[in-house]
Amino acid sequence: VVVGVRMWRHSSEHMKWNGTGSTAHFQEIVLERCYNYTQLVQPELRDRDCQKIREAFRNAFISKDPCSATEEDYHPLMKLVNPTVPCDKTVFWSKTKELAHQYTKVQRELFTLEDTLLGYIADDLNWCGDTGSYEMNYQSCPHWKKDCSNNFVSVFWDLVSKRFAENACGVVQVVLNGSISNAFDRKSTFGRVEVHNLNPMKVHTLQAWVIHDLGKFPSDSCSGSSINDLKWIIMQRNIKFTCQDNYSSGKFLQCVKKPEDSSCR
Ligand code: NGD
Repeated sequence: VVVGVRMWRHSSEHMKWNGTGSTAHFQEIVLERCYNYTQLVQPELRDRDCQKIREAFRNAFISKDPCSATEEDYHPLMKLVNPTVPCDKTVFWSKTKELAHQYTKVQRELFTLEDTLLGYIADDLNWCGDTGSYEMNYQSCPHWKKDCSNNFVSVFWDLVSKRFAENACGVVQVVLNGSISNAFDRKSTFGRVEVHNLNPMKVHTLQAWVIHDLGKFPSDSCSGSSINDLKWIIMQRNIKFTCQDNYSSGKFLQCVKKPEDSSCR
């Protein structure tokens, strides 16, 4: 009986959250991505200490309640890596992750958050620990809707997104999805965090590109009400707003992937 109870307690403790568990080999991936970025992708950062970065990342959440994350937990990590994107080179995105990344891959001098060191290291990874344990939880992590919003992954993205926006200057761009009903969503990270952390003393224009999926009926556009919301928020912040439907580079990228589409001829 005792053994049975212990086994039950054991497995229920591991599956206590509704979200996916930590990514297998998290530590190794963080270290490998850090070296790849600092030695090959952006060699100006070659003197960054990747072991220290890995350790600061781990220390931010290990042995802590995975639903009580704060910005302060990440301060030691943030101190090791400050964002450095040249003026006019920042690209935000919302519901257009793949397209935005294809775009900055072709236009090498442009940067999404995931083209900066911390975004590059953490993209698509999951992580959480547990109170009273030095291990990561690979079974489950808090789901941001079903369990708690102040989990370590959400707090991390809100924080790095905020810093990314605060540091932007000149003309900044955002790639939005015109194939969904609200291309601009106030509740997205872009609408909730990034838009409000642009510094009007440094950023003079926000340029929005509303991209429609090929073959899909456009659901939103520059003249739609969600983009109008964005325009008002931006103009009230004393930043100039421009918008273009079906931006040609995005169009070009879509056609590279699907050249047989009639709209590509
Ligand atoms: O509140 C959340 C949340 N909202 C969205 N997502 C969230 N994850 C949480 N843990 N908590 C997830 O973020 C969602 O499932 C997607 O995988 C991803 C992006 O969401 P999307 O497409 O709605 O776009 P957002 O506007 O929320 O965020 C994109 C902008 C972009 O300019 C980046 O600079 O915000 C930055 N970012 C935020 C969150 C995550 C990037 C990422 C990323 N690389 O995963």
